[in-house]
Amino acid sequence: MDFLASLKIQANNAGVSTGKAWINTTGTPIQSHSPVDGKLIGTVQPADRAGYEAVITKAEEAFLAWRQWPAPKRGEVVRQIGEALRQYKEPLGKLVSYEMGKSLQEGYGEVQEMIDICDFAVGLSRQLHGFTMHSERPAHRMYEQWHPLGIVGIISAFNFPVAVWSWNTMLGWVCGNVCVWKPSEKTPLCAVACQHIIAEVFAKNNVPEGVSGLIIGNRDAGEWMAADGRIPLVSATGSTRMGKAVGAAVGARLGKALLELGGNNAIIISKDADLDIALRGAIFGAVGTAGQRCTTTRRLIIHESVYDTVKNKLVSAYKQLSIGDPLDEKNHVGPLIDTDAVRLYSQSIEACKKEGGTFIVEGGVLEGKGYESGCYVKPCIAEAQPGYAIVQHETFAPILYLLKYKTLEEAIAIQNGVPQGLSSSIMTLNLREAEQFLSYAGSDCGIANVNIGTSGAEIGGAFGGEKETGGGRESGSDAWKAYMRRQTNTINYSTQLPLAQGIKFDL
Ligand code: UN1
Repeated sequence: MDFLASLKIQANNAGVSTGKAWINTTGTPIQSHSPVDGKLIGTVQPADRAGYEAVITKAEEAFLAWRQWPAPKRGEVVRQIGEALRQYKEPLGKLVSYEMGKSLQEGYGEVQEMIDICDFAVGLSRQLHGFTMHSERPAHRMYEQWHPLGIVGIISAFNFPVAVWSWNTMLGWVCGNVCVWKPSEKTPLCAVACQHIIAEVFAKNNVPEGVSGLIIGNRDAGEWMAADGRIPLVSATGSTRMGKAVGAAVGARLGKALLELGGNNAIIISKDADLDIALRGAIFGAVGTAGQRCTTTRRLIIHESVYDTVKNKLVSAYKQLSIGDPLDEKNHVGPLIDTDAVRLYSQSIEACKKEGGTFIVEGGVLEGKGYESGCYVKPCIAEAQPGYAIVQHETFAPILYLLKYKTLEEAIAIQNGVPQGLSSSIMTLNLREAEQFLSYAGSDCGIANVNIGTSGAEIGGAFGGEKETGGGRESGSDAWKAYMRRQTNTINYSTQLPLAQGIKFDL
């Protein structure tokens, strides 16, 4: 495991840091077991209230200095972080794969997303621009500018243990904010590794201590952040249940919350689909990352005329999936994150059967050699009905539901007929169908694709979704605006004081 040493991961790690400095805390250590082989990788000392306070105090102090750095200078630091991530791509990708359980290719892919967002943020650091407007008053000028917010709190999930943090942080930093990260307690070592990489780059650039805060902790650490009036923006990625709690706590103090929560993503497979593309997109979407992406394909809505063909092809393709050690590149599917996730997977299969679902590819927990961690499960497929409670629910596991439709209107209604609204797609070569799907009367999701699956979004677009997905947008496009405050400025360079709306007020 030499990749652990090169990332400065030890057997016992502190979990609270203001950048270079690591703070001693008390509390029961968090143990990080790999879902790959069940082995203990290391322990991390979680945040206590004193450690949390130390990080927030340092972050507040650092903000006063960091906001004065010209944005392109902050961008230059982020450029160097991108360079460092290129150097560490291999060991960090391996750690992501080993601690989280996704395939090695996907581990590298995740680090690549980090590199890409760094590049994006570097360019952005010269483009944080607002509009100018024409004033209704003579010799007046109006414009708007964007200022940093202060501390951005980032709560991230286990499934993308490093990329989602980097989307938030790299944007947050070029915008002039300081960031405090509470990673998932299921993947703490990935966070420790990132903090070490950042500290190296920051030291070379004399970035003030406190610009990168790390608070590894349990649920209470997230609750402290959500309730903390010193944190103007909390960006949270994870389950809808978590998002509702964070959104309510942040909302109660009228802070800003950026929420990127669960998905229940569907692909509509039309009679006019290129079936090869449709199948490849659907299978990667359903089994990639063992069904643990928020963009995972959970439902296939298939036209009745191609239903049986698609079903049969899926059954034979699933037979070819090899499940096992994700660090071995010949395997397609790795483990679930932990045995709790396995329990939820098994319960969902039972629930689906109870509601009348028929499994055409059976699920099950794998046992025996190579599966000792107890976290490996079989990707499975059920024929179901759109209204089943289980089909309405996001189970973070590789369970795919097949649904049948007759008309496109019906397919779109099924696609939209769930509480979540993250990602969606249609497989069709028919322009009318594609445009209808993308129109105001089409998909209600934050992401709507044509002839591409639901997962694997590029960083250049805004990422997030509607309804119970939380409404937030991260990553590309103008998502940076969520990390800044907008200020409208009107300047009078005349010798009079004319009032807007023609109001007269003469003394
Ligand atoms: C997530 O699962 O939280 O679109 C993020 C994708 C990835 C990001 C997923 N780029 O699948």
